Order: sequence, then C-alpha cells, then structure tokens
Amino acid sequence: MKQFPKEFVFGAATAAYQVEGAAQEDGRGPSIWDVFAHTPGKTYLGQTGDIACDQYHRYQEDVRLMRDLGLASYRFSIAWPRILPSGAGQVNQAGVDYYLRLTEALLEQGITPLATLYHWDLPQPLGERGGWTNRDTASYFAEYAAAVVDRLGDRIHRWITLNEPSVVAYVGHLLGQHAPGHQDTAEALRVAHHLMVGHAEAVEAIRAHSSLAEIGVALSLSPVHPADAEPANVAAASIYDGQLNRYFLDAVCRGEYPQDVLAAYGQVVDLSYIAQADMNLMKRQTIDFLGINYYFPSVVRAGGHPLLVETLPPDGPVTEMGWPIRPEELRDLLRRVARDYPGIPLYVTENGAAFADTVEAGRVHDQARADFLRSHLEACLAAIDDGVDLRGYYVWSLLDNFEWAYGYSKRFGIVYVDYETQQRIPKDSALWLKQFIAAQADNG
Ligand code: IFM
Repeated sequence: MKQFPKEFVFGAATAAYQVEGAAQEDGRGPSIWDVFAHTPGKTYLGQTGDIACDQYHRYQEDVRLMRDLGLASYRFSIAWPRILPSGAGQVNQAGVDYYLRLTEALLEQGITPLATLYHWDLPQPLGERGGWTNRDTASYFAEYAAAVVDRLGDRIHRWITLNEPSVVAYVGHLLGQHAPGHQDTAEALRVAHHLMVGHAEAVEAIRAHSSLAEIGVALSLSPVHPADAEPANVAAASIYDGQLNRYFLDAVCRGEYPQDVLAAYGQVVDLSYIAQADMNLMKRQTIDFLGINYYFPSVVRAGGHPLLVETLPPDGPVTEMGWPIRPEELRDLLRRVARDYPGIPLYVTENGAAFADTVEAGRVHDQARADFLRSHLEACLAAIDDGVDLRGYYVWSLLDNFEWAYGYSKRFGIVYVDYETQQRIPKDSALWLKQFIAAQADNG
C-alpha cells in the first residue's frame, strides 16, 4: 500500500453520552438523552448511558490505550450539561475540571485533542423550552461554546461545533428514533436550520474567545443513488441528497441553502422562520476544516412522503447494523466534496463498523473490522492521490459504547468493553491498526 503524508493524523473518536457514564456526578445536569433513554421503549432493553464505559473515571486507562495503539489524536465530545447543568448561566467548575484532566492526560502522551461541542446531549432544561426548535437554543449554544473555549482553549485548539446535524434533525425530530423522539416534518426542518444558525453563532463566538482555534463541523454524509433511471426516482435521489448532504454542506461552506431543497421544503412547510439576519450571519462565518462522517451510501426510489424516500435493501456485504460496506464510495465522496467545496481541508471524523464480536481466550478476532478499516484507509489514500486535501482519519470508535437507540447491542469499538467489569480488550482490528500506523511512521 502507498504511504500517507507524514503529517496525516490517525485518531479515534467517541462521544460523551456514549462513553462517559457518571451521569449524575459532580453537578452534571440531565440531558435530553438521559430523559429519552430512561423512557420505556425508547432504547434496546431500556439501556441508558448512566454508566456506559465509565470513561469519566477510567480516562487515564483509555489514554494509555490510545498511546499504546500509536494514535495521534482523540476526538471526544464535551457534555454541555456537565459545563452548564441548566443549559445556560452558572458554569459547573467540576465539569470543566474533568475535561481539563482528560486534556492534560492526552497532551502528556502527545495525543492531540479534537473536541466536539455538541454530540446530541442537549441540557434537558433547554429541551423543555423547545430544544433546537427554539431559535434561542442557537444563542445558548454559542454562549456555551464561548464558556468552554475560555476555559479549555489554551490547551485544545481544534474544535468541532456540531456532530451530524442531519441526524439530530431527522432521526430526532422526523423519525423519532433519537431524543427528543418527535415525528414532525416542520419541526425537523426548523431544527435543521437552527442547528446551522447555532453553528454559525458558535464559530463567531469561538473566534472572539480564542485566536488559536481551528474550527470545523462534523457532517454525516451519505452518497445517494437512484434505484434506476425513472425520472421520479432520479428526482427523489437528488432531493434526498440535498436534504442529507447539500443542505448542510452549503450552509457551513457557503453560508446558504441549496435552492432546489428550499423549493421542495417550501412546498410542505412555511419557511418564514429563516430570517435574513441569520442567513447573513451564516454567510460571514468560515470553517477551517470540514469533518466527514462516512458509513454507507443509499440507493433510493421515490417514497410516499415528499421528504422521505424508499431505501432499497443493500445487495452486497453489510455490517451488524445492516449497513452496506462500500469503501470505494468514500473515495468518490471525498473527491466530490473537494470538487464542490474547494479550499477546505478535510478530515474523516468518523468511519467504522459494528460487528458481532465475541471474546475467545482473551482475544477478539474481528477480521471483518480490520478489513473494513484497511479498505476505507485505502480509499482515503486513493483520494489523496487524486489531489484531495485530506488531513486525517478517525475510527469510530475507540471503544464499544452506548449506540443510542441500540443500547449496548452494537459494538463499534476497536477496543472491546466488557460492560460487567469494564475491562478493555484491544480487538485484532486495534492491533492491526497499531501496526499499520507504526509502518506508516517507519516509512515516513
Ligand atoms: O455512534 C454513532 C455516533 O454517535 C455518530 N455517528 C454514527 C455512529 C454510529 O452509528
């Protein structure tokens, strides 16, 4: 295999609610995910993130694991309700201290922190005031971002505002499978817009509070293909691509929304909440890098609902999530983004796979995951060869963790977690990745 550029960053990613646990410790307030997960019937077997991987208490062990694997960077998220238990107002110093401890531990090992400010754990008090349907939440988010950057910005220089705003909007507010569990088209579209305003307000606030900050956003991007050449299906694929991908890409990279998507939305909902002043704000903000979370592409045909398409079942190999394994599409996606939004450095901020792992004599033989990682890293290399300015790759995830509505039933980690004992076991894929990273360094 060819070599990655010397400065290419190999990292691993997690998110606060999925790994930290300690849900009620040191003044952390409740989030919409605490409430959702504790509502009967919302998650697999009613599982919650109360304990998760207990990283809150075990971060030192996890940092040592990262060092042993040769990872250069850790992407984690900061829990808004640890910093501001009511969502706004008084900062909870104990929450800040946790992230100071984690960051210090990373820096001591030469591991660069990449902090996500919002990975879905909205403080419940803000949820009760409408959450992201309320325009005020965007401003509260910027205040929270400023409070965090004031306290951690001397040590953390790379920030991601939002993780996967499309998932927040559509899975949380249209499909109802994530917190807050609503199923309302108009609400989902309003949320999508307010997230983009929140991103823009946060970028402005972070820049005002730190001259060192490099700011990006992590978008979940999924290539969309029509099932066939039927004009209705081609049109549906194009709008779905606009809804999932272009809406968010255009907002963060160009400060505007795609006209065809606005026209489609305008047919089903009143878009008068999109204020010109907010669009002007979005236009003024730029990002320093774009994070791409890539898992799988979709093949679709027109569905019954103007904004919901029918997704065809995958026809090749799939992961434990039922997601098709298509590494070549990552190369195409990176090329497309680099072509359509030139001049923005890219990172793959999430990529990985769930498989049904088992422990045998103290080892986890997850060859399928190692193959998945190898093929997707090859796709990254090919994209770099094509001229794409790709600067890093973060595997999702460092650890098996709380997979949202699926609870602990899906394992995405390169490190196995025994949830009874909290024992960590690096899987074969982690050992493969370690060798791969070491070989890159040796040849560099
Ligand atoms: O676990 C999630 C993560 O929180 C966001 N991106 C997708 C992952 C796998 O579903």
